[in-house]
Amino acid sequence: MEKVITIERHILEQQKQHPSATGVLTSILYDIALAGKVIARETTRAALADILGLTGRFNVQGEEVAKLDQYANAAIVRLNQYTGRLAVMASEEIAEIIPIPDEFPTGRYVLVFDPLDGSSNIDYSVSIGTIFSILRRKSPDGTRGTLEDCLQPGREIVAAGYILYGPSTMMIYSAGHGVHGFTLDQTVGEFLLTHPNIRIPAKPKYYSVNQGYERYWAPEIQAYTRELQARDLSLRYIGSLVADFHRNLLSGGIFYYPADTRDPKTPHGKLRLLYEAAPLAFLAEQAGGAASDGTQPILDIQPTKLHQRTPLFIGNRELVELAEGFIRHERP
Ligand code: AHM
Ligand code: MG
Repeated sequence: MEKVITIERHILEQQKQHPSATGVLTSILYDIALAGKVIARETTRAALADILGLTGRFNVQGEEVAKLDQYANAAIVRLNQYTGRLAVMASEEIAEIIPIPDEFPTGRYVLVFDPLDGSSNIDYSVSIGTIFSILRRKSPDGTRGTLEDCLQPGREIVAAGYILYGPSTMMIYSAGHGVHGFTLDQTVGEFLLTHPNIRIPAKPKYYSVNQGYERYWAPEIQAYTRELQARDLSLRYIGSLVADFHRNLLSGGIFYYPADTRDPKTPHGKLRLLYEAAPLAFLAEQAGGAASDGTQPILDIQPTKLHQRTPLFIGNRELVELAEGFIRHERP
């Protein structure tokens, strides 16, 4: 029989490659896996919970029914704020940084996350996900973490990953030694290693973009899209970044969300640098791929605001570089 490796065992084995590691990062990753299991359970029950909550949006315990994205946010905060491992957190759902409450000790790491990405798909039973990255604090140990702790370029990421809530629940992570994928076995409640050492296949299969907005794109992005079609790539777009990224990670391809002229929110694209682009860029590079804003690697961008948006081109390195070439007006 094949060896069965739980995520806990895997993270511990990875830690052994670093004799100086204290195990704190290992514990944070495990806490995130636990939050993922809690969110997965709630995602599965969401429609039912809503029926129960229809009369005045209260559930059977008399508690107000939280929207799923707020629930996911609260679950991650609750499971991570008391452990003494984190200095501060930041979430796509919350306008400001999330301090560790005064009654709890602080730690050396920073957790930045999008609790439930793909929220427009929640009501339709379409795959959604949690994205996270872990960084080292910049502020002195023993103090409350600061905004500057959260505003670090992706190159400083120590570990990142996502949990995908689809037909199966999967957790994909990298702590800087390749990308590894785990599938939740509901019967035993454990994430088991199913996808060790993921590498983006050299031959891409898909391109993923919301082509409904094509008329709002710059001409070079339109031309790039024609080039991808000329290469016979197949179009797949779910509208949940985690799910689109995950498919292209396993099958090869490119996801892009360019800047557009549609509304005042999107001159810099729609996706958030800290919560979405940077963690997935870390995974893409670890899997042999690349991620760019069209002019520079996503991981090199120094964030200036928590909720900063960025154009994103992510997937096979060759296709990311091709997009950069089109943006520089160099056609192949
Ligand atoms: P969200 O964080 O509010 O869910 O928005 C991010 C999502 C991504 O998952 C997805 O790639 C993108 O928005 C889809 O946007 P659009 O509907 O404009 O194509
Ligand atoms: Mg999101």
